Amino acid sequence: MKQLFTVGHRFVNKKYALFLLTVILFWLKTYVIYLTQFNLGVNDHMQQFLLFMNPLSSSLLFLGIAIIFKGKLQQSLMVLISFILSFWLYANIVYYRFFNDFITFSTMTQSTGNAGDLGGSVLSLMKPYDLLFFTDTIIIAALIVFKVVKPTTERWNIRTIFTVFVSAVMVFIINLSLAETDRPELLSRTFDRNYIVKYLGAYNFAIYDAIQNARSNAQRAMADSSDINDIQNFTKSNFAKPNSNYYAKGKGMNVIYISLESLQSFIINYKMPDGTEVTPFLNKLTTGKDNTTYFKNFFHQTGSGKTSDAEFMMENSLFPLSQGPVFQMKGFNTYQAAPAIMNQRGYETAAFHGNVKSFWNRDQMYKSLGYERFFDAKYYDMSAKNTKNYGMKDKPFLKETMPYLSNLKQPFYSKLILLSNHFPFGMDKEDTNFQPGDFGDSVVNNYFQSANYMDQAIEQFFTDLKKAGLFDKTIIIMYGDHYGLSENHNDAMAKVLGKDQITPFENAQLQRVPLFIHIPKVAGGTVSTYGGEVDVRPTLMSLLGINTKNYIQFGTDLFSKQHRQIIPFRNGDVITNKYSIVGGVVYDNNTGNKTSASLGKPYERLAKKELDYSDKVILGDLLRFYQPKGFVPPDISKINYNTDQKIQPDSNYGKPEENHKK
Ligand code: GP9
Ligand code: MN
Repeated sequence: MKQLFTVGHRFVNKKYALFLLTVILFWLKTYVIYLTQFNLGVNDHMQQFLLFMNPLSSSLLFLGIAIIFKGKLQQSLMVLISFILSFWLYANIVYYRFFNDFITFSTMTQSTGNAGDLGGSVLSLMKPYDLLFFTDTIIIAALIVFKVVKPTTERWNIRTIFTVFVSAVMVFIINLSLAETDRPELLSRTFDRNYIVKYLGAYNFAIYDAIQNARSNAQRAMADSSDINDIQNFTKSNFAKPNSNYYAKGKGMNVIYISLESLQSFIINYKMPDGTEVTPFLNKLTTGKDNTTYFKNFFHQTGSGKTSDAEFMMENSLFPLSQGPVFQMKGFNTYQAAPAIMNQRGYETAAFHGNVKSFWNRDQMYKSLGYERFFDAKYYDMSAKNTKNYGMKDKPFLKETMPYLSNLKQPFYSKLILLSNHFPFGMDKEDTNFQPGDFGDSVVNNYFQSANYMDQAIEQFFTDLKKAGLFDKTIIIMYGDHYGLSENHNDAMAKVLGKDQITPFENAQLQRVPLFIHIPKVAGGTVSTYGGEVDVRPTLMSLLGINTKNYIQFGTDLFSKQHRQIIPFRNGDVITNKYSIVGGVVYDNNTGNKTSASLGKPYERLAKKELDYSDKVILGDLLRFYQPKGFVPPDISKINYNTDQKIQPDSNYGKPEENHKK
């Protein structure tokens, strides 16, 4: 025993020993905390390995600062840095216990953010055993205080210090490249903070977040209240006068938005080689059934924020950003979104989605958009039979949403985000008897199955809305959020569409997504007006009888005779009712043939102007400087999705309507 102690004693007094010991203890501690304190959803060996590896680079980097110095200062810095890092991790543990999410700099600096909600409850979230999270710091401090380790007398040589920092960077690069192979576009798309922590670690996430936050604050600080003037003049002069056949036809009615995950228009009225329809229910709606209008030339305009970008356009009539999801990057901005507009007109507002609330930063963004309630994964039965990929399958999701929905105070404005028709589309056997396609590409083949499942789920939901007495007093807008089958699947898509190959022109046409609008008492049918996601908010506002002339919006009412049939895309392409401008080449929509580039120029110029203006509004947070008359921005300090929302599923749901409580 004594011998062992002497060996140990000799080891810790080697020049590099204290540093190595601190790094290793800290590394292992962090790993154990990842495993026990957070729910990071580690699915495979690679993710497990990355979770184990990721604390190493940051511990080398931060603790490395201490080895630049010598003697007592080096020792004290070692303890101090280890304490600061441990404290940061511990703060995240406590925060996570309450929010199931990680701390960001914006939540810390915004008094109205999540941190505000935590208030006095911090103490109740702390537990006596939490002291264990500081074990490594305590051990190192004890070794120093009890003089088991003596201060080094000489400085580390420069080469060794350099090697430590280079190793930290190398380990980080390896970590990041492995993470990017497992989860492409991890940093550019920042799906969910849990993902970044899982792949890169809590400390690297903090650095990443600090950089993002600083950049965002700088953009905001540089903006000036006069920046909004030109933009306001532009949007005002482009306002399309509503069509009296539609204006206010839905005044006072409820609103239900349904995001049809990854649904593309080619599938509407498509028949499998044996003649089976994939979406028989939606197909019927295209004939005008149930007072539904179908827009067959409607396009998604999303960027890297996918579903969330579509949500953003639908409710703000602003474009998403060219880099990064606006939900993640600008969740704290001032917006004048549809839920906020309706909320202050007495509407109850609620969003429903069968995935964790932090995905796409929805828990923050929905507050800024004015949603009073957010029913996320917590409100659904997320057991294995009900879930797939990210969350709830559409049928149980809609079934379980119904009782909450029918118990909202009317009129309500709500949004339901479907999920099961999501890449890679495979369905559990028990959920479908629809034959997959046979086009030599399993993703494409499965797409038909899961789109068919979604169609059935919607049919069931329409029936349930009718049973609940809601159907005839509700505007229902259903839209495909973005493409489901990327260009990588175009060989199979050529077979699906019976073409030799998918040309750039055809690929642009494939970006059509369905848009259905059910307006009680208004005759429906298929219309061929060209439009995009940015046009939906002005359309809905007109239907609700709200004049949006003074709002900053880049779309125009799809029913208006003055609607502009020009659809800008984030990559600079533009589609109009006559031309498709793809990669600078202008095609005639009727023939698909190339035509003179000069014909496209005015549209490209206009599209660029709109995108630039929209970026200015978002990056400079310009809506904080301007409010249309009568609009009051939502008070986000009053919105809280963390406590149980005081709404219970309607116990009368499913019984005849006259029994429903009001
Ligand atoms: C996740 C869901 C899917 O909550 O909205 O997102 P996507 O990958 O389609 O953007
Ligand atoms: Mn999506």
